Order: sequence, then C-alpha cells, then structure tokens
Amino acid sequence: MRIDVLTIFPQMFDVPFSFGIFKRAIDQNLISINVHNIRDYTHDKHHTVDDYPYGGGPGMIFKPEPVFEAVEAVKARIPRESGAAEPPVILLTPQGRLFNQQIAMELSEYRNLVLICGHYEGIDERVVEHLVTDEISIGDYVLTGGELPAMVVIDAVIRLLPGVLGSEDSAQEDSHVNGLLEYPQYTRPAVFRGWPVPEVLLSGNHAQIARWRRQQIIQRTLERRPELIDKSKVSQEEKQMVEQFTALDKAKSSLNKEPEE
Ligand code: JBZ
Repeated sequence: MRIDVLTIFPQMFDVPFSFGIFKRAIDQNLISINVHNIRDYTHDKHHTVDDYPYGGGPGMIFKPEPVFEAVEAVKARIPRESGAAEPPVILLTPQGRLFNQQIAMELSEYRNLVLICGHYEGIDERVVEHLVTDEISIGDYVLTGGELPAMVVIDAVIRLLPGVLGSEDSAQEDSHVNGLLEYPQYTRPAVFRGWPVPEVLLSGNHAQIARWRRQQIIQRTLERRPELIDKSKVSQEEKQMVEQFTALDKAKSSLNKEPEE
C-alpha cells in the first residue's frame, strides 16, 4: 500500500514511522508513506496556505488552491494501471464519520490512500465538495489539527496488511476485532506483592480456562462498553449467564462487608 499524506507539518511524521513494526514494513516495501508539504504548492512569496473566513468569524481557513494542486500533483505521481479506480482522498476532520475497526478494514483494501490533514478553523468547503471523497474523525475531543488523527488511521490500517505484523503478533486476537473487549492477561510471578493470578489459569484445564476467558470478555464488555454487546454475536443466553454470575459475585462480596449507607 502507498499512502500519501498532505500536511503543513511534514516533520511530525518523521518519528512515528521510523520504529518497530512500521519501520520493518517500510524497509520490506510492504508500505510506503509519502509526506508532502502543502506549502510547497503555493505560488506567492510568503507561501500562504490560509486566509480569513468569508462572512467573518474567528480563525483562519485553508485556501483551496494549494490543497487542490497538492492532491492533483500527488495523484498524478501514483503509478496506476489504466482503468484502475481513483484512490480515496480522505480528509481528517471533526465533521467526518467516526473511525473504527470496520473503517480500518475497509481502507486496508485499497492500493493507495491520500490523506489531508486539516488545520486552523477548517478548510474551504469547495475542497470537501469537489476533491475529498471521504471525511474521517477519530473521536469526540478537540484537537489542533489532523496530523495525529492521520497517524492513528495509518497505524490501524497498515497493521491489517499481509506481512506487516510478524507471526508473534496476531491481528485477529485483538480487542475490537471480534467486537468485544479482551480478557485479562497475567504472566509470572504467580504471586506479585501478595496479589495472586486467578487460580483457574494455573490449573492446566484448557476447557475451564477458555470458559473463564469467555465469561471475562462478556462481563468486562457489559460493564465498560455495553453498546458493543448489542452489535456483537453474544447470545442472549450467554449474556444472562454472565449477568447472573456477576450479580451472585456482588451478593457474595457484600456479605463480607459492612452494610453500605
Ligand atoms: C480531528 C482543523 O483541523 C482539525 C482540527 C481538529 C481535528 C481534525 C482536524 S481531525 N480533529 C478528529 O479526528 O477528531
């Protein structure tokens, strides 16, 4: 996969992709990440990329010309077979659809991605209407620009590509792949500062361990992210089993405590 990133802060992308799994994937030519400075596509002496909003209001807006020129130049340099589909042009913006594992899987199917990192108060709407094919947000919090969101999207997408993760890392077992949270993990020592590892994990009884992990997955997801349960394949029966189990557990532990006010 080839990813082209358009930004006014290209140096921000130097560090994250020069380590570990990403560096290995780049060195093995599984992916290439090409970062372009939008400022290089201006023609005035001051390399102006922003201007005041029509109609007034706070902040500055990305001018359309440098963004159009940058995307068009970058797309022209992408090697493509004749008749091949145009690569998606994705704008990172709080107005976008909320990024998730499903969208990461969808994007991992493309040969090429073009990402535009927004800045200032936003971008001229004509870029969105006539150049951008997809708008993505990574979540409901305020950020200063689209660079970190672009890195999040790149991370989530490229780890899905064949060969990017070594055999020791599994893209399948992780949280959110099956739509639920992960079960708790332990390693040695068996007792750390007086805190023991759950006994079942030391039992060597693999059927019992599998049952315990499944119960933990559902219990955690019910407690922390109940909205994920509704979308998943957890059966009503399984859900009720865990809810009863949890209620029983709470009742037991409250017997050992002083009554609450
Ligand atoms: C994003 C103006 O540029 C921005 C500002 C905030 C922001 C993005 C781009 S993308 N927040 C998000 O993914 O939530």
